[in-house]
Amino acid sequence: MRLYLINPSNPLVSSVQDKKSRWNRYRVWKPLSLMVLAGLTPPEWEITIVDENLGAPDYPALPRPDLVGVTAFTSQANRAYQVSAHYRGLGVPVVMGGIHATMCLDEAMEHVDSVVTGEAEGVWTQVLTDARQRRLKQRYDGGHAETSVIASARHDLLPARYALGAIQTTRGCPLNCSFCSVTAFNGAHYRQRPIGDVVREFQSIREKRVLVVDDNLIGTRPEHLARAKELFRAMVRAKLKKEWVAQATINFADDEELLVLAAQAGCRGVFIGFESTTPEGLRGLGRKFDLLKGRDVRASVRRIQRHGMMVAGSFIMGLDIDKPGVGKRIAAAASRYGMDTINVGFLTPLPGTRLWDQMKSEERVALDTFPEDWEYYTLTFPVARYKHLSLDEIIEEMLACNRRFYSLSRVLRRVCANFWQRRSPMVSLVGNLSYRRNFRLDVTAFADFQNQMAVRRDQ
Ligand code: B12
Ligand code: SF4
Repeated sequence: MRLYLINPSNPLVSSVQDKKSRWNRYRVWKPLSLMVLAGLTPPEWEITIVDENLGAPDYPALPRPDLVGVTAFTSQANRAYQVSAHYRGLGVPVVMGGIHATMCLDEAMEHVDSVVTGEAEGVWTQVLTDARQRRLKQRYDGGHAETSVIASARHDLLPARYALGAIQTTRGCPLNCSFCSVTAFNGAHYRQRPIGDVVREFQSIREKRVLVVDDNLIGTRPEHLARAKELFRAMVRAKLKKEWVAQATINFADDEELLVLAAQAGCRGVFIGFESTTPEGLRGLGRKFDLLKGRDVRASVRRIQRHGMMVAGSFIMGLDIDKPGVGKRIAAAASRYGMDTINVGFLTPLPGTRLWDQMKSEERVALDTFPEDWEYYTLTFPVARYKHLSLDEIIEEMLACNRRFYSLSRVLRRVCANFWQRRSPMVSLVGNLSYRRNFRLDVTAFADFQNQMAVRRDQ
């Protein structure tokens, strides 16, 4: 039995365009969901993972599979449906899973034969059995999996063309920020995989550098932090010799022992969501506000950096308090905080979030010809109506922000600082140049987008 597991690409995601910017070679990440599914698949299935981010194959030239599984974030949904249409046209059944199919079940059911909502661990083998017996159900619900049944991902199935391996050690997030789908999808209960499983899986990863995809590697409560320390100690004992980056909340900076252990275990950088530079901006977003209020952000960032780790800050533009000037304000604050890189996204109502419900009810979802418009839900296009900023204004703010933060002189200053502080200057250089190049690609992408929006207005 032949199984294709497909990760559809979206050409509007600038970080996968490695032909337009060679720095993006370091940013094409592995589709871990499909590697985990492969790990759950019994040996009688011959599995091929197709990652369109490495280039879409000539599907008609590939051998005919018996079953196709397709994953999709919202921004990939439209392409997922195109791939599905191709295989369904050949009479091959298509199963779709992942965050978009879960949040937009009815839509997905129109385009595929079967939808798996939630996490797949509890239902995937049943789906395969049903597919073999040609009695696939329209819907399976995996809910939230026990972390002890999360299979080791099949790290061997993809070509060695990726700069980074990928692994997940926890699921779920208690913070439930209004714009984020994680709590809606993975639940508020913070679930941690057994440490032995994680260490063994780490050992099976070929790449020296790894992305730990957890939404929050360390968690928020004392027992979460204790588990994170236990994990780091086990990684040190296992002499993994990996360098890794992860996502965390700013409370990472508050525990000296945690920082020491993380650095010893190979942590070289953390992505931290700061979201807004003002308390008013943060207040509307959810419980993350409690972690950031009254904090000396610069001191927290420095504490992390002193242990040789880089800090990548993530911000949102287009909050209801954001007015003209917000772009320069974010860039200036991030420089003042001493961040190594920043990633600024437009406030985007992703389906299944509280923000979606709110913006929908206020008729502020501007791009809503679905499924086609999902392609713009990459956080790099302004898809909503913003309170104080028109479409052209918010794009100008985004350009002003990146122009300022990623100016050549500032990039060089940051890379030199990393050099003197012995904090991976090469990683800093690659990260900064990749963002800088992508921001330049965004200028063209925004111009195309504005033209398209003008055509729509005239129709
Ligand atoms: C790592 C990551 C990335 C990486 C790598 C992505 C990749 N190719 O793997 C990078 C940095 C590139 C990335 C980029 C983006 N990301 Co991202 N990312 C994540 C993150 C943190 C982890 C994903 C992961 O590997 N999870 C581990 C696997 C095992 O879990 P899983 O994917 O959920 O898969 C399970 C189930 O969903 C299910 N399943 C999944 N697929 C399938 C398929 C079938 C057939 C079946 C049966 C089951 C099934 O089974 C799996 C096992 O249980 C998630 C948050 C999260 N917790 O998932 C956000 C997340 C997926 N990203 C998000 C977003 C918005 C983006 C971006 C659009 C914007 C951005 N700037 O980040 C881009 C767009 C990328 C694109 N190509 O379109 C949102 C998506 C929301 C949505 N509705 O689309 C999430 C949920 C975060 C959030 N804050 O809301 N991302
Ligand atoms: S802390 Fe991060 S993962 Fe958790 S809900 Fe907020 S944005 Fe999502």
